[in-house]
Amino acid sequence: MTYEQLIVDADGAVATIRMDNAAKLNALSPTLTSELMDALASLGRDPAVRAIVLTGEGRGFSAGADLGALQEPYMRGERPKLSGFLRAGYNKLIPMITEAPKPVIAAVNGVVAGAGISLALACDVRIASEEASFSTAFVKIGLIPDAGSCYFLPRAIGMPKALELAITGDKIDAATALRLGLVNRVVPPDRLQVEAHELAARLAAMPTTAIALIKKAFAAASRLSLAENMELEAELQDEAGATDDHIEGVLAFLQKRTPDFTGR
Ligand code: LHQ
Repeated sequence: MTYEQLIVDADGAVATIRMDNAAKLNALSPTLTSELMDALASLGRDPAVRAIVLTGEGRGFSAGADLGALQEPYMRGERPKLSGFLRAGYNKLIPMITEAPKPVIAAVNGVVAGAGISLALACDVRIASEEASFSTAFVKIGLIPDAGSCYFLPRAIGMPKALELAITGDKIDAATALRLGLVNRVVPPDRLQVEAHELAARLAAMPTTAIALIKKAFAAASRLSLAENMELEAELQDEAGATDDHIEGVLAFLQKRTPDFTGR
């Protein structure tokens, strides 16, 4: 896959997507957004890929929407209608991560702002460099969190802290992000890609369909009652139980050997 603002490479069952709009801290230009959608669609479909790492080139993970193109129209006095922009872009991109039928790990290499936070929060696990920093930023340009941040942020760190960060736009460092639960792990900068890849490789060797179904069940859980939840678990467990990996996992346990999962 060749792109203008993305570098995609595969190492066995692990694919790495690097956002490459580094001069703008990987701000989400229309090109980067649509290339991310294209890459996620094709990696999502590819059965050989069983885990994805999302990271950024340079000192940014992503600084959110690319504001560059707004100068001219705003100087002319134009008032935008942003819903169309969101519906065509982030509202399609973000579910491609949350609904990807395989784990997606954010290797947060540096600055994160605006919709960049949404992008990181959409991923299943976040490993951050000690050099990473996080700012919701939206309010500083008179906007509300978008690309799913109003959904993700309170769920990740609780309503009071989420609201504080959203209405102040304050920047927090990686240690604070870890304490709040915004990221899963913080590592030295030179360990970031290694640790993200190691986790991805470990997950890629696990029962991929079960991981996809766990993502689905957890995503649905917050809008269901306990009874509905357990009914959904029962339905999804039928799917999990029908996989080769379920049979392999049980037999390997009983035969006291290491399972060889295929993702099927
Ligand atoms: C950028 C950006 C950027 C372009 C850094 N765009 N160039 C938005 C709009 C419309 C519709 C609906 O949705 C949205 C969603 C959103 O995401 S809103 C939030 C958009 N993001 C921001 O407001 C963050 C803007 N950036 C910043 O506040 C700072 O750059 C942060 C705090 C992220 C990093 O600060 P520094 O580490 O001091 O870096 P810097 O400011 O020097 O940036 C480096 C370069 O990147 C610089 O370019 P230059 O040519 O001067 O070197 C920036 O202009 C450029 N850049 N973010 N979002």
